[in-house]
Amino acid sequence: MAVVKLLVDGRQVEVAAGATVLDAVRAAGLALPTLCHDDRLTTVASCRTCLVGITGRGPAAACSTPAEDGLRITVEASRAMRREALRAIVAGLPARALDVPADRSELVRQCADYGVTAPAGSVLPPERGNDHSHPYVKLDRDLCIACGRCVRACAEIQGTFALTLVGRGAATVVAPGTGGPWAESDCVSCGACVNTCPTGALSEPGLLNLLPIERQTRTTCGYCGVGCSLEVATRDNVIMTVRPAADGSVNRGHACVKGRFAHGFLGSADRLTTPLIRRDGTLTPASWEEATTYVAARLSEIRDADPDGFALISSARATNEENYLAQKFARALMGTNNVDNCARLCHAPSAAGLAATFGLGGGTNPFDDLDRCDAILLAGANPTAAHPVVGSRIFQRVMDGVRLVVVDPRRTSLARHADIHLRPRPGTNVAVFNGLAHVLAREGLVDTDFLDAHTSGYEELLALLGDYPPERVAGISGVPAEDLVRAAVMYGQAAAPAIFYGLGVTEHRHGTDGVRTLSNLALLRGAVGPGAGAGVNPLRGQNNVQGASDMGALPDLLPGYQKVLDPAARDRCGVAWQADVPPRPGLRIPQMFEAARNGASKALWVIGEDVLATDPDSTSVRAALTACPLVICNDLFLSPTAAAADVVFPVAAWLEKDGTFVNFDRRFQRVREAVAPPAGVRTDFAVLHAVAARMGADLGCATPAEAMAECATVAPLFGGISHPRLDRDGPLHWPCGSADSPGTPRLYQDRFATPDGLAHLAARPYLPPGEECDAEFPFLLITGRRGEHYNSGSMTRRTHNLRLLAEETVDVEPGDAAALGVRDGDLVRLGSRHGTAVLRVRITDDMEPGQVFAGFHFPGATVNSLTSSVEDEVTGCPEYKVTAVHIFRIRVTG
Ligand SMILES: Nc1nc2c(c(=O)[nH]1)N[C@H]1C(S)=C(S)[C@@H](COP(=O)(O)OP(=O)(O)OC[C@H]3O[C@@H](n4cnc5c(=O)[nH]c(N)nc54)[C@H](O)[C@@H]3O)O[C@H]1N2
Ligand SMILES: Nc1nc2c(c(=O)[nH]1)N[C@H]1C(S)=C(S)[C@@H](COP(=O)(O)OP(=O)(O)OC[C@H]3O[C@@H](n4cnc5c(=O)[nH]c(N)nc54)[C@H](O)[C@@H]3O)O[C@H]1N2
Ligand code: SF4
Ligand code: SF4
Ligand code: FES
Ligand SMILES: [Mo]
Repeated sequence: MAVVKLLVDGRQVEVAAGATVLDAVRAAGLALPTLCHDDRLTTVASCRTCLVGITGRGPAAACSTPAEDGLRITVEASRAMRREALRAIVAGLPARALDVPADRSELVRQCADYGVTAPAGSVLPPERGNDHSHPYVKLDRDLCIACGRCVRACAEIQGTFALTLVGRGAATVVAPGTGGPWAESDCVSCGACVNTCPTGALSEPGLLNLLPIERQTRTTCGYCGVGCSLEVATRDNVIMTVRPAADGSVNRGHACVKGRFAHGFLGSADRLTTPLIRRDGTLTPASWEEATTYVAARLSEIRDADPDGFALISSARATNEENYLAQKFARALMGTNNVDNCARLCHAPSAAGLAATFGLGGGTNPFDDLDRCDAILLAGANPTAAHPVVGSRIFQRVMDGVRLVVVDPRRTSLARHADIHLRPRPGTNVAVFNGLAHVLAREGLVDTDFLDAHTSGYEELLALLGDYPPERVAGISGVPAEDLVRAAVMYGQAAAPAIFYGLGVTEHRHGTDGVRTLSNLALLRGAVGPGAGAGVNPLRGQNNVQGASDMGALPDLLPGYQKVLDPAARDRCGVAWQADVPPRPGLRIPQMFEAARNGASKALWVIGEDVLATDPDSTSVRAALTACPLVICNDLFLSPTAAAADVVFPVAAWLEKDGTFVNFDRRFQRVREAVAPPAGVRTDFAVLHAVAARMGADLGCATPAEAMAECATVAPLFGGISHPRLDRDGPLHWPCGSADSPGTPRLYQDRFATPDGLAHLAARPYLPPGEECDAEFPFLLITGRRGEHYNSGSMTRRTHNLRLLAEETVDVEPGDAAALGVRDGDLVRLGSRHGTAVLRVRITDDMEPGQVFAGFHFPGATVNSLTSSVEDEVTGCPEYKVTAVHIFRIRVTG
């Protein structure tokens, strides 16, 4: 790489070609004020606070001046110019601009450094006022210096374009582009504008934020699987702000409304703070001693009668260490493999499909490979809402000119920016992916050298693909043949294409086939593993759904994906646990409910999953909970599931505990206690230990760090992972087999991890979904996510996010709405073959005719009483994406 050599205050420095004078100054170990500059944003050079001297040229703005060979830069000697620029800025502000806590204002810090104070007797500009309309972002116009960083952050980092600068000259100030109050703008509440604001003109509302920060804790977001690194600022055990860590390895200083702002639930008045035991039909408060003794006695009895009478649903919201301990509790103490987690409901088909194709059940590439891909195939995922930081980064790449193909029946926000948007009828992915593969083969866009060297099954696949010409696929899926061809060519001609996908691929009757036929495309193109592309990457959902599975909270797999059926693996764990690991794989979540309904199951412990709200066909889930003699539930709140339990343990949330999560690209990251849990509340970790102790057993690993250390000894995949190492070196991608392994961001660089080292192409035919429309149920209901709320909504509904989205709606296409005779906001009753729900209509042309969409974040809306018990034939993942419904307008009289 070409370098540029120059002198900074007499010191020789070298920077890369294309660097700025600011970069050179920093390379010399010096700092400059840069009030209108953020390294992540385009440069405007308007504030003049970064002025330096250049010998022979005079003053120059360091942020915008290219570094050139031989330049002689003076930094110290030009301090006066910068002081003058700061003074000019301060002169236009009210004196209180310098009262903002220094940790919240770059201006205050720089003024302190440069000895600039508020001018005495200065004439205050007219009061421009505040905008307090938004729950999370406050604008104090008098502190605005019109640097425009917020406007650029919104556009360039978040991709939302909600802000603009209005007014002229000294009166210029930031404003929402829509003109009205902030709350009514296009703002999606990501907080990027606040993060970059150098003065505190934009800030988090609340009196606490007028005080200096007492403590900062670095942790990992506990909402979605992106795994954003966050800095939590606290005072007196109360959260002041949560801000994205500038050096966060996944998020690079960005976050979304949930991780950034949705923490108010911690202090919610209805937080559970004492265990509950059902007595005479009513849940009543009990001491920890009573509750743990009671549970221990009942579980001991059940175990002695039949270990398989016990089943445990572990939590993808909880830490790795808690999941490790939970599966150890089930296996080593209770003697059953009946343990599962909500991966069953979302990406079990990914684990199964990717493992069958490539060897391991995780995504193939690090997220940063997004930066080196030239085309993206985004299938059945809506990251703008569900993985917002990923959505923003994909958007940035598209703005850079990277090609984007979106496969989604709905016009999602990234679909609006796509080169090609394929809109298959829900449930027809396999036909679409086979159709794309057909075109790749037909157009000579397959990498035959790669296929010969690294794959098996090409001949069988080719034979099957003969049945999937674009015209036939169009008939099955509704995707026009020419669009399918264009999309295949776009993916096929890219040098390094990337596939990202979500639940629109997995939550189907043939979800595993969807994953496998999608993976075929990367293999045909040689765009994964030893090939050049950016692989196949599931956007895994929960903060720790990858980790819960990694830790062995699965009925057929031990920690590190070792098979229960493998005697050597059972021995390895058995020795460490001083117990015999039961040899028979256990029950999956749907089978656990089945066993409860038919009387085989005597106790079900549900840790952090609201099965009544989020599992499909809730009528039959309720029947299971009613039939099961002992239901135990760990939760923060009295969720519908907790309310139906016999014993409830009040537990700590992610901001209140210590451990690790694994994000969607297999990255182990530390989770740290930012605030102590409320009095009376314990961690899931402590609850498991306490019940075990009452049963007369010691689960070992007294602390989360020890649990991770023990896991590393039984699971070769994680042999090199430990808390001290993560604290020292930062995130690590598994596989990481030993303390000197750097981890493996990119899988399969030499060969695939299957026994024969080859990736296995899958010749899977299109088969119809489990639910079909008919005259009685003419609409197809898709369910999925809204950006403002998270899953059952138990947390986000207890925050100001409720002001951003107050209730669930059913999204209906305008023509359908007209045919139904409904207007925006009308109430309708949806009925399926399984249940009913009442929702308000939201009319949007993002839907195709005949299809409607609803979220499931408001349990009161009972959307999951509509969904069926049809499941993926390989993994048991529910078919949440396809439910036949009818819709009737509810006539409100009076
Ligand atoms: N704000 C927010 N973020 C979340 C969550 C949340 O509840 N709220 N939940 C987290 C969890 S647990 C998960 S698993 C992830 C999920 O993240 P995503 O997978 O992005 O979530 P969904 O919205 O359920 O579904 C994605 C898309 O699949 C499309 N789709 C439906 N059927 C089909 C089909 O047959 N074919 C194709 N190609 N597409 C189809 C839907 O229209 C939808 O746009 O999000 C995580 N992040
Ligand atoms: N119709 C429809 N239904 C769906 C889906 C869909 O797309 N459509 N998606 C499915 C998917 S992908 C998923 S992952 C599931 C998610 O469904 P759930 O896992 O049930 O949803 P969450 O709201 O994430 O969390 C469940 C409970 O855990 C509690 N909790 C949070 N943190 C902790 C903790 O640290 N410890 C304990 N013990 N409890 C905690 C919360 O208060 C909440 O009550 O929903 C599924 N349901
Ligand atoms: S919070 Fe995010 S979306 Fe809203 S104005 Fe600021 S940068 Fe834009
Ligand atoms: S993108 Fe996901 S991990 Fe990042 S802040 Fe939002 S919810 Fe948290
Ligand atoms: S930071 Fe260089 S001109 Fe503002
Ligand atoms: Mo999920």
